[in-house]
Amino acid sequence: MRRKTLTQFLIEQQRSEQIIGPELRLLVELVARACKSIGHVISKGELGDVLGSLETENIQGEVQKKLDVIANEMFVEANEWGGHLAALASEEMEAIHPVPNRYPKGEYLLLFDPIDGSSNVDVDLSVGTIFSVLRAPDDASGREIGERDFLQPGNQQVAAGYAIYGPQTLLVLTLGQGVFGFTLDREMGSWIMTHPNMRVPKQTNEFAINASNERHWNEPVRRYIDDCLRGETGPRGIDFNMRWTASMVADVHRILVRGGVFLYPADTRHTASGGKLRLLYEANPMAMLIEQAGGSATTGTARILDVEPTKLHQRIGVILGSADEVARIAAYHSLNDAHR
Ligand code: P6P
Repeated sequence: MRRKTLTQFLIEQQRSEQIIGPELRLLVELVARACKSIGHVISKGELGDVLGSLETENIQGEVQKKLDVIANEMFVEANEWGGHLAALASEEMEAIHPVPNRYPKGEYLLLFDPIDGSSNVDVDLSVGTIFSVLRAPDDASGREIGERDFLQPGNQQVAAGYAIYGPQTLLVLTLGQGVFGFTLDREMGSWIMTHPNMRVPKQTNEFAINASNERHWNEPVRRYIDDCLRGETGPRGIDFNMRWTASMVADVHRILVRGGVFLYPADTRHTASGGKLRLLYEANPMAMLIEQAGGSATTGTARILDVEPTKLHQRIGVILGSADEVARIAAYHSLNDAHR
């Protein structure tokens, strides 16, 4: 049977109406087109003079890669004109970006991390683009959009997804009724559905954590990882495997494809910041995807999608993936609290 394209999938979702209207369909089509362009630029590497760092830092205080800035500009230009957005927000822009007055404005807010894991680009490892879609508050029409309009919990997202630029280029998307993956057919320039209804296995023996941070972890995380490392002779009774790609998109994609648990917990370095990963345009979209695929996503103890944001570039601890494993890690936290 001929595989569906992204456009066919979106038209069917629109026909069924309970999923999306024409504006959200246009939004996803434009995001997908921007990701295709970004993937093309990345694939040029040194030939496209897009590698290396700039002398600038982003709002996060991180040195910006050339590609961070290039991809951010591409994403804004590709999306701001369509008439479906009120404003955009990005990891690479300190303030929100209201849609310029030369374009019509719409009801959606688009948040994105243009190149997640950008340090991987210089060494030809997978990176990605993460995006999250909110509705502008009802009272926002007719007034200037502000940062506070973006401060909505992740359970208000109407869509979320990522593109992963690796050996293949894929777009993974949820509109609130399951998770669907599309592989880019580079010859035709079409996104072809290759992963209908992605599901995260409830159990796993594979964890993803940056083990070099071990000395900073809180006690429950340290005990959980220790028990995994003790393998079949330890309390878990099974051997575990570890992966760490330094690109959240690549780790989450692996978990959506074959299960696993990803941990970037808030540790002793994050007392003030709350964590390393960003809530609005990394944790929330990934948490929506994982939950829509039957997995779980917490801060270690609290559901990420219920966290009430207070700042646009707020950071948070993230533990997500196979539901039984995420629940077990929460139990390590509860046990720890009980012994305090
Ligand atoms: P570390 C990339 O910079 C990122 O935001 C995520 O994509 C990734 O999971 C994490 O940070 C990697 O962090 O400390 O291992 O380099």
